[in-house]
Amino acid sequence: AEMESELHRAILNNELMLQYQPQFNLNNEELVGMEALVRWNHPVKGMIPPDLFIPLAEESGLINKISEWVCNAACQQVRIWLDKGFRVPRVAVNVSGAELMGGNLLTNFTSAMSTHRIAGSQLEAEITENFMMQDVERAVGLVNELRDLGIVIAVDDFGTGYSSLAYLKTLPIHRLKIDRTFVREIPNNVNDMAITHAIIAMGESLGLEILAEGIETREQQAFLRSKGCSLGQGYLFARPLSAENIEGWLAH
Ligand code: G
Ligand code: G
Ligand code: MN
Ligand code: NA
Repeated sequence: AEMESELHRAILNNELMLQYQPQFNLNNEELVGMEALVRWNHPVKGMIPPDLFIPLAEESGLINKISEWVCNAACQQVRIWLDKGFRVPRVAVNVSGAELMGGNLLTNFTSAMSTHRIAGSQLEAEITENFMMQDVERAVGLVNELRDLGIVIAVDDFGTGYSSLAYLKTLPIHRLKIDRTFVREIPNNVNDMAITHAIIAMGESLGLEILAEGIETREQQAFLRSKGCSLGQGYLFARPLSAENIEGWLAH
């Protein structure tokens, strides 16, 4: 409960911040996007990662305020970069399941887009498969509305949830993000290699883009590329960076 009231205060005091992790085309290493990742810059405890406060925020309902803040902050940052003359690739925002089911997801996007004059084509929504599965009908409706705004829809942490592969043909999604737990042990774990290969092949035949997360080595990049995975992110290329440090990437 103490953390809850502190988190409430943190939102009001603007202690949340976004970092951005670049995403690349694995074939030519061109920058194709960035994932916005929230952090809590606590005045005493320092930088608190999202796994330590997002679950709490979801339980307490504060997630709606945080999501609104994240959406607005991401659009505001895109506007700042555009005004500085950068060509800005798409920015991906993580959507909480709680928000998908009970929140004001659509309003968060539309109002941030209109406040900062950002087109939907500048944005991507990352949604975990567990939440898509909770209420598929509702998820289909929401995903369609986001799509109508021009926002790209990615399934985050793909392969780790309770996935029914049936939803892949029901949900109007663009992209699968292969969870980093499948990438971590490449090339030492033949099962993980078989799974990633299968996800890539399936995604490809369904006309979906595939992005592999958590790429840390050249070998992992080469393997994924050789199987036809065209997009990736991970420490090999870049860690999550402050908006200021991202400008170096935007400049070249
Ligand atoms: O950045 P890091 O690797 O610590 O992120 C850990 C987890 O927190 C990831 O699973 C990510 O999806 C989640 N996360 C990061 N930023 C946000 C955000 O803005 N909103 C929500 N709902 N989850 C986030
Ligand atoms: O679940 P989600 O994909 O949103 O999580 C993103 C998280 O993954 C971020 O917290 C980010 O810091 C972390 N991450 C990004 N790249 C790598 C990587 O190459 N290795 C590891 N171990 N974590 C990574
Ligand atoms: Mn994500
Ligand atoms: Na993930």
